[in-house]
Amino acid sequence: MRRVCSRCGKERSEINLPYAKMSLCPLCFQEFYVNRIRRTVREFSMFKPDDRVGVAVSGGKDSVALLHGLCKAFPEADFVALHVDLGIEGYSQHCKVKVEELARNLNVDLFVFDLKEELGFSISDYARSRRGKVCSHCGVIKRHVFEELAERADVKVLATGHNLDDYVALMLNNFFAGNWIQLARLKVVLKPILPRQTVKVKPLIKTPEDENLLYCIYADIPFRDVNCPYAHTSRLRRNREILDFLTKYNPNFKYQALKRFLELIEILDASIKQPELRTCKVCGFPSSGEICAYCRRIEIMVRHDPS
Ligand code: Q46
Ligand code: ZN
Repeated sequence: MRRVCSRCGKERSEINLPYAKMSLCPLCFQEFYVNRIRRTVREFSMFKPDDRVGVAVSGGKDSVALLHGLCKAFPEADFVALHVDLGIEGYSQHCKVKVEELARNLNVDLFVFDLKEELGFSISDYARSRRGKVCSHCGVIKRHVFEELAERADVKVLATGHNLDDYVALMLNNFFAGNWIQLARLKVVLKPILPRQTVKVKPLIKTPEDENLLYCIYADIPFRDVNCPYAHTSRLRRNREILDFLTKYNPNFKYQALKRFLELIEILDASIKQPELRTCKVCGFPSSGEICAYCRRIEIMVRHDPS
């Protein structure tokens, strides 16, 4: 039997959303997707309509869907795309091409930080010189570089594409490990503690990951279709599988978990004292020690290759 869209009642439905008890046609799904971003931004007061907002865009489906969805949800707002070219062989060039194409299509300014050009080494160079997992170092470098890009682009708010699945899995990770300080830092709107930090916002926390992919396909958004060669299976991935399993029995499970975790974070935030930050004596950005984790990594690379 032909199923009809539960929203418009006319078109054939293609997307089943069990948690919302809806089945939508492609057009209604895109409206539903954009409306949810608009509602989430307003619910958590992520930014004001006249703010200039930076969007961290890696080229992956989540971040490109975020930039596109934000532009549709707030057509009057001033969004800029921020991208870090990590110099990962067989990967970064492809990502950059997709981000450039999207920025052109949406007519938004794009600021790119090229690691190799600006720092003299890429993540591939870093991987060759160090043993162990690359991702934690890459994460530290990206977090810092996005703050620098935000300064260059003159934005005080930085939006990232964390989706519902990743976010709840991350909360669960920190919960089981008893990492209360990290859990408390998973606020949907993370205010700056020191100057030179942006407000971090996550407009996709209520959006399941597979809907980002669907939105990219239906809205014809360019996104990367190769994987980073350093990506590996993590505990986060395993927790995601547990959450997916539970969601089969209760379609609302991830939303319920998100709601409770956000309540817990409020309590933790009020009772936990975050470690004091000072200014890194090399780069001047906030740091827990004399020299920040980013500058320590840069130093290792410079020592490794003094040329
Ligand atoms: S880019 Fe960097 Fe990711 Fe590649 S090295 Fe790991 S963290 S997997 S999102
Ligand atoms: Zn530093």
